[in-house]
Amino acid sequence: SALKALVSAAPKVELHLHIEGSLEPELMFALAQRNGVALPYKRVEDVRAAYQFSNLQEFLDLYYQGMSVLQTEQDYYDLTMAYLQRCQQDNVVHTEIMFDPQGHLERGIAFATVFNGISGALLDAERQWGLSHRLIMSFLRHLSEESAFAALAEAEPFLKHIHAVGLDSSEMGHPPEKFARVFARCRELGLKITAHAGEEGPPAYVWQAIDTLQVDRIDHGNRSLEDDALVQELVKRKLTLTVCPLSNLKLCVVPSLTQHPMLDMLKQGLKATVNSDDPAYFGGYVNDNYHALIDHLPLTHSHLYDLLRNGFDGAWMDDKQRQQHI
Ligand code: ES4
Ligand code: ZN
Repeated sequence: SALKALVSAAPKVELHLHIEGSLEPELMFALAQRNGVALPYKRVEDVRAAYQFSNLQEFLDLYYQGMSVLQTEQDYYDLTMAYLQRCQQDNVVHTEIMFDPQGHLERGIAFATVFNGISGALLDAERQWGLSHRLIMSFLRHLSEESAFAALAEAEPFLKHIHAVGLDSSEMGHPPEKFARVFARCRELGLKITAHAGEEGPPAYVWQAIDTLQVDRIDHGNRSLEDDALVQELVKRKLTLTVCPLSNLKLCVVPSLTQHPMLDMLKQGLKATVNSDDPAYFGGYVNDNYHALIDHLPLTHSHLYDLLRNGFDGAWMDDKQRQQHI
């Protein structure tokens, strides 16, 4: 359609992307072979066939298994460069990527190995294509506060290059307040704050992300719509929601894309954006996510313009990066 062509060609930002979730099965196999890691699959097609989830946890189990093939700095470089090539194809001009240091530290991989590989690719993409970036270090909420503080200590030599911290993994039973002290320390360090909230968890978790963690953005936020006072607060604060349509479908956060809340969010004045989350697991990159919405919701040219602009407004770009993209 004309709208799809318009959105594909438009300059875009991505604000919600787990770099480990961009590991395509082909690269997973290549890295497993390179590093002598055994995978419980015979062929690439078997991996794709396993990607059927009925909730967040079923996905996370495969996501943590998948990242076990990542071991050397070159692996992290190759992973990140493959994602950045997809950005280039999709006309994504600025990306804010999350990584999960604890998922690597736990396996004995040094913070520097992870950071140098990811950063190397980000800097090469900036030089080659003018693609700008921010790096977000995310804490795994199923682990302890102590583990989060330990990851923050490992990050210390690199904090000049880390713009923000996030909170991800299993939401239910791990409310934001579990990490109140970690995020207070991160705020003292001058880091921006985001947190996954209201993906599977209740509106109370979104309130905690706002009031206790003092977030600058919310990742997902779908279930905020169940609480009118919360919607009003998000609108009043102009807090960006980084929404991920294909992720929501694959993790059964929505029963079908025709029932996706994106249009409702825009109508209520929420600053919603379109993002890919874990594109290798959920079946699409940024343009695929826009196209899926266009196919299933009565979005107008004006709604799409708002989504694209909300992305630029919610991005943590500096003046130099913004000028690069006007
Ligand atoms: C995630 Cl979709 C999603 N939700 C929570 N944590 C995550 N980590 C990677 N993808
Ligand atoms: Zn996510």
